[in-house]
Amino acid sequence: LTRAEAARALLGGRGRVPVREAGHAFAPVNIALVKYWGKRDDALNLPVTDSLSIALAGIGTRTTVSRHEGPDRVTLNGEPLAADTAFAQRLSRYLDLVRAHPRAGYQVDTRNDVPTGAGLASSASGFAALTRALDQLHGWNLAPSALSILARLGSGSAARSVADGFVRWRAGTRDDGMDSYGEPLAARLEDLRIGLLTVSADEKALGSTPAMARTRATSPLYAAWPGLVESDLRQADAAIAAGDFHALGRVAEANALAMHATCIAARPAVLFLLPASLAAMQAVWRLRAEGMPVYFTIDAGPNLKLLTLAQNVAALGTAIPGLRIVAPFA
Ligand code: 2P0
Repeated sequence: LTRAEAARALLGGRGRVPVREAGHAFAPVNIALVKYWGKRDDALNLPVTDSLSIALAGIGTRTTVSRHEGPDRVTLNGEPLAADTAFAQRLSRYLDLVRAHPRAGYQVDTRNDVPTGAGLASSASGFAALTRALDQLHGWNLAPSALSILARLGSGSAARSVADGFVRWRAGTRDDGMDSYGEPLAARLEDLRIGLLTVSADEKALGSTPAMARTRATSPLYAAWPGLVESDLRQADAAIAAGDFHALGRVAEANALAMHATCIAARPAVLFLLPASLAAMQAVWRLRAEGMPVYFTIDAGPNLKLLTLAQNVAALGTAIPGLRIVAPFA
């Protein structure tokens, strides 16, 4: 299936004409605790494995979309973007999946709470917010699973940003991907806090899509990755069900390190970590050795996301200045 065919199958007979002036939507950033790394279908962003994330309540992307005749117009954080920027082109290719005819243009105004392209998952919240806004604009009333599938066609991890709390994105087995979508878990961990530690806000040199493809194609360690994810997901599920913060932190940290190890072994190497990332990782290990409940995870960039407990936030903020603390279940 092509992306256009998948979108058509999903939308069925739904109209491509607006039923209101504009659609507005918010979608949260999600942080993977057991990572998505590698696709079984590049066009449809179908993953090799399931993955598990936590949404950051209230932190993400706010998007407004409306229709006009002519080329798409995109603003990012209030600034108009030239049509030839990579960001605007990626949005326009996604809008191609839903537009009524080639001259049916969209105005998309999108605001991110986190730096774009710095490994803080802004493509996930971005495509999830845009998908929800398009659903509203056209009055589609898509089911949660269909919203997740449509968002996935924009960016894989967006499949998880359509729900709050813990979300499991099922890889599915179908070639058309209709069984590959994010589903929220009922369990909550109210005391969980996420500390965002920005080591560098620069755009990353290599995007996730090519980095994943290269890792899957060339890393001699990749063969072990799917089995590892399966066992890490079992451990993470058990930890969440038991409300066991430490067990969840341990498996999330180990899974992130295994993902980065697999990337570093790619040929040529895929290395997202900076010296400051390593220093921060070692600082976390020192604090944990002193008895502080803190773990880290790192995505396709140099920044750390720390996992801790509410009662520890003040002490952690003193030990590691510059943290932005988020209550994911707030
Ligand atoms: C994740 N990441 O599970 C993993 C871990 C980064 C590290 O999903 O090609 O932007 O659009 O499907 O979703 C980032 O990759 O890639 C990502 P595409 P995406 O969160």
